Amino acid sequence: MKITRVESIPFSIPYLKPLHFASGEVHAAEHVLVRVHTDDGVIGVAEAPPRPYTYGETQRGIVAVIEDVFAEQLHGLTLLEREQVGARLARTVGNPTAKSAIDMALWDALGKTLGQPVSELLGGYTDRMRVSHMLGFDDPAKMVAEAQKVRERHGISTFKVKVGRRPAELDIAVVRALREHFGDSVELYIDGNRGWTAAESARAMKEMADLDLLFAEELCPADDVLGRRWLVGKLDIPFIADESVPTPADVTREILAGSATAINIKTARTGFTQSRRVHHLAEGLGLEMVMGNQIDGQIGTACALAFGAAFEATSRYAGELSNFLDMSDDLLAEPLQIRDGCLQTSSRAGLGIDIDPDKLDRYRTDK
Ligand code: MUC
Ligand code: MG
Repeated sequence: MKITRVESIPFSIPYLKPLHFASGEVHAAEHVLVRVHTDDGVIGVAEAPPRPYTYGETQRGIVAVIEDVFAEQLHGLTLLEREQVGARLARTVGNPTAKSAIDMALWDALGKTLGQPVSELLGGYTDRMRVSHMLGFDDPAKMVAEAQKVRERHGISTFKVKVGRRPAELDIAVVRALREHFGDSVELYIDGNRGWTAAESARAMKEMADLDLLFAEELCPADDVLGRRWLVGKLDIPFIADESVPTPADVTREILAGSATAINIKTARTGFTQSRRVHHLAEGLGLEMVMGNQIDGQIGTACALAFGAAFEATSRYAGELSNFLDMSDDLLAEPLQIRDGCLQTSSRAGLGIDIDPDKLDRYRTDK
């Protein structure tokens, strides 16, 4: 069970259509495949999707920090010493996505070594998650058409609508068009990626009061401390903290400050080990949780699915597990299939996924 090698392989897979949101846009999945090898010949895998405009990590930076800093710290530890791994990686304050991919690859290797699925090792609550689809910026007719297509093809009936544009009427028109088109047959919630001020958010929420929103997420920056507290205090639906809570300590700060009332858990930025801490903390505080998506490919989605299905609170709401549908291809030998609006966990050991070597050869950018 000893870790002998950690690989970080950059790859690039184009998107079928770009995803635009208030803090950035994505045209290609320029991610990093992380592989952890053990002395038993086991290989654990995970994926790191950098989001430079949010956490400051880049594809080159993730490869470099793993090769130059983290790999050496792990050498010789066993797969059971994950708290030791975490403590060593935690000396570096930043780089959440690089650390998380290492953590999840370790769990995959552990599951493979023990012959058990990771989701069951983590908690084993259920074998499926309902899926929520994220709709990037466009005009109302195109966003309704996209939602309709995703609903017909995959049975998805929960949509997270990206908002945060100016004027806010652009986004309000989209949410209204979706509600008018689908009636009460879909769940809708919104995510501003810090695009509005607290006052703009409050005005927009007032105009959308009749649209039966499930949640509002990160509409304005958490650093607008008093403004955000004022906004959250006015709302009668949960306000989700996402990029403002990349660590358990941030969850504590933001919740105690009244800056959020629910939590988005992203395995891409807290791995399995830290996500478990966030889950336990949120559970203890009595908060709603949603499994989020850092615009992961299918490897990252398999990770979010494994974690979300492991606990009651993380599988209660639809998880954001469908961004990979926007990609032109992926690295998995067996693509994930969303059926009847759900994704099913694998019953195989580890994460239950295999990398297709030909696809990796085609999309890796380090050769
Ligand atoms: C989200 O929930 O904000 C956009 C940027 C990112 O890191 O995640 C996505 C979705
Ligand atoms: Mg978000």
